[in-house]
Amino acid sequence: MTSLPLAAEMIEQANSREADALFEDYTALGRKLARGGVAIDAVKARVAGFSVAVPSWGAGRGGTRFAKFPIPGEPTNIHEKLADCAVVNQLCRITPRVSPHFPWDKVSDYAALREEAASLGLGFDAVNSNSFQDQSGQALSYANGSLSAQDAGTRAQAIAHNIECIEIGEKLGSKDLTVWVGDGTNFPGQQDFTRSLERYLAAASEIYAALPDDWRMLLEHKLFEPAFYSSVISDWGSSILAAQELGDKAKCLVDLGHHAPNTNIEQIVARLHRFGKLGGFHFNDSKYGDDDLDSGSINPHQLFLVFNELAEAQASGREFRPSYMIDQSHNVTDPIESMLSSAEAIAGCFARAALVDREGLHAAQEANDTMLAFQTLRRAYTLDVSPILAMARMEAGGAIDPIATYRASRWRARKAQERKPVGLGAGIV
Ligand SMILES: [Mn+2]
Repeated sequence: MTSLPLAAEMIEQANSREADALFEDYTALGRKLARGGVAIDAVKARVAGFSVAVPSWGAGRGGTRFAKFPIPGEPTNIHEKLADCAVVNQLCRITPRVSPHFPWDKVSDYAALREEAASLGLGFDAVNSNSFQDQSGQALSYANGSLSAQDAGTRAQAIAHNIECIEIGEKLGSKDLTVWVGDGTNFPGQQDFTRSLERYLAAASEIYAALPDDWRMLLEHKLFEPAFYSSVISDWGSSILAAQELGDKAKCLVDLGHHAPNTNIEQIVARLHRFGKLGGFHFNDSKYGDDDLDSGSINPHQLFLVFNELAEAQASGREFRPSYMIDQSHNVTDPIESMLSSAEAIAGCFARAALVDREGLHAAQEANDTMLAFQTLRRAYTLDVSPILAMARMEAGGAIDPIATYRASRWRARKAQERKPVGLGAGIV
């Protein structure tokens, strides 16, 4: 039995005020696209089939290394986080899965949690393990690393945690385990680069051996932080080499913020796909480092170019099964509004990439017509696809204007009356 958090009539009422303008805009865009031989309904159907997961931790306020500023009505446990994620999906209709994190989202009955999510119209996406911080009561510390730690007992503890995440994930209906470790060094000479990588590979292979047949292990690389001199899986090179050594079920996960500034991430997408190792994406945006800002808020063109490569990858005929997730830290906004805004930005880039005249682009590339090739991308990038997104949303029962409808629902104010306040503190998530 499904019981969604917002009243369907409230969304319908909000939509009724916007519907005439949307039909006008959709019709006008449809005419424009038809002149280029594109059927707008076909693009809308592709958008309707697109989805991106939201992380359970993204439902709460994030923080920086210095402080966290909670808001009233923030979720404080997985049940409240699921309710907020259900609000997001009910309004935007393209975030039907939640990516859980352990031990943060631990409960005693995972079958019941799966049912609870299903009743909210949600399923579960990749399971995220955590060996980058210590938990109270934990036997051994990760202060000197986890999967690459010198101490065999610490490595065994981190391996056992990852295997437990797989077991939980099986109960939740997940098919992927995402592994990011903070392992690395702050000083030259602190650890031997090769020996620490060998320890990581040996430990990761034990986790890999525990994967069910239809599961994947997604290796998430990150250049720096928390380690500031070297990281064990620092870049896509280290990631693909590790994934190749582990086996077919090991893939690489690209987090848009985990690269050096100005890295050509879209080219990394093409490379990983060519070698069958593109496993997934964490969407966010960045100005300086791993800022975890909202998707498309700083560099929307890069997001479009990434989706253009994903569209090329999908059209290539090679296996293409990337796992998409929003991975952001919402420090100064209502997390629900940020996730709604980001889902729109991500789906917008997916739609624009679908509108690239791919045959024309390939022909221009083969003819060395540089300007025509660039203009082919530019024409798609500059299109306002918002009527397509809004129409797909409305037809799926979502809101034409998700953020305005969310505000009208007074969800957060109502939750502020019911939920216990979040404590102060610092913390990057
Ligand atoms: Mn990430």
